[in-house]
Amino acid sequence: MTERIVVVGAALLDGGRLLAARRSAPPELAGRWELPGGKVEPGERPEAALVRELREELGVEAEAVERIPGSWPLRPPYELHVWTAHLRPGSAAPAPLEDHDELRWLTPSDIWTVPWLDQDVPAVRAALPRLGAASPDA
Ligand code: DCM
Repeated sequence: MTERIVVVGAALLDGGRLLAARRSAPPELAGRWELPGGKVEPGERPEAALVRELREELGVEAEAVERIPGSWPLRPPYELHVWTAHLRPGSAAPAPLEDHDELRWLTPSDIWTVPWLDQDVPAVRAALPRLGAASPDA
């Protein structure tokens, strides 16, 4: 049986910028940047998983807005689905509480200045138009 497990990633948007998070663990991923998120639990809606993961990892109250079409393979059996998301009014600012050691809000012009995880690159490329910019480097 090949059961796929969805990992939800957030294209967290604010003022035309995208939040990138640098992983601190596990060792093989540390130092690379990702769209924050994590595994959807059994019976959990992906939007709810995204809100939960962003609360756990970044200490924010966020809202999933819409799914970016596409599905990107991770280490089996995981696959990455990405949703745009916003911070709710009154949310704390994101902080690297677990899994990450640095956060950065990227404008379209500096989106490729961080070493994204290879598997996140196509997802970031797909998210880029949601920042409201052309993507000459994508
Ligand atoms: N993952 C990834 N890209 C993301 C989010 C997660 O490649 N944007 C991977 C890292 C882990 C797995 O998905 O192997 C589960 O993530 P986590 O450990 O954050 O639950």
